[in-house]
Amino acid sequence: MNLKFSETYSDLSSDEIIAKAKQKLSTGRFEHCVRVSQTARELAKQYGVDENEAALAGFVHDYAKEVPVDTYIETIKTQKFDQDLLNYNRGIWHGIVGAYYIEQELKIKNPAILTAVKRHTTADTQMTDLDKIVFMADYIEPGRHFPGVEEARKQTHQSLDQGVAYQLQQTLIYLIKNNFKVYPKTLASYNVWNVK
Ligand code: DGI
Ligand code: FE
Ligand code: FE
Repeated sequence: MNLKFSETYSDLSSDEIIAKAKQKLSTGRFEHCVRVSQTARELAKQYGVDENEAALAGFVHDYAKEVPVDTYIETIKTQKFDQDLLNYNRGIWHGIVGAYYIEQELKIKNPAILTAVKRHTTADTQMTDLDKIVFMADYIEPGRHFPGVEEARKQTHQSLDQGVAYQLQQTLIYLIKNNFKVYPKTLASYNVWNVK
């Protein structure tokens, strides 16, 4: 596996961060993170974004995916998060609150990376190219096999904004079809990125 971060923005080394993530995640989730890292690096190359930042953000984006629910609730209640988050679940928490664990446990201090993690599930009304790259790499990494993924790959390689718009549209359709709650930021993002 060719996984190495030339700069970690942390007191921990690249190997230490990788080892911690491996310990924290199931094998399948860890491998997804590796693929997102590689896909984010490729998109960064295409779009002129710092490749190491993109690869590291992609690697850690789901670091908190398996944090226990009780731990999340405790963190949301004690660390000044918007209490409305308590009305959602790990699907929403693992990015927004997940960045907190990345800062605490992996000691990554780069705000651009932490923000990209926070935005990776719901997107946001304003996104940097790094945010967009992590958001899209998560969706189109080679282990994804849902209907529409080829279209998402095509659009993302044509334009990052087109990719973001496409993913938000597909996510909203999926959420509504399945009677899932829409987190307000997901809807606000859809309204910004799909203007017609
Ligand atoms: O963590 P991953 O599975 O790799 O990917 P992700 O962080 O993009 O999460 C994808 C899931 O999040 C997908 O099933 C849709 C869901 N999601 C995105 N926006 C919302 C949402 N779920 C709810 N309930 N509400 C949202 O607004
Ligand atoms: Fe995620
Ligand atoms: Fe993911």
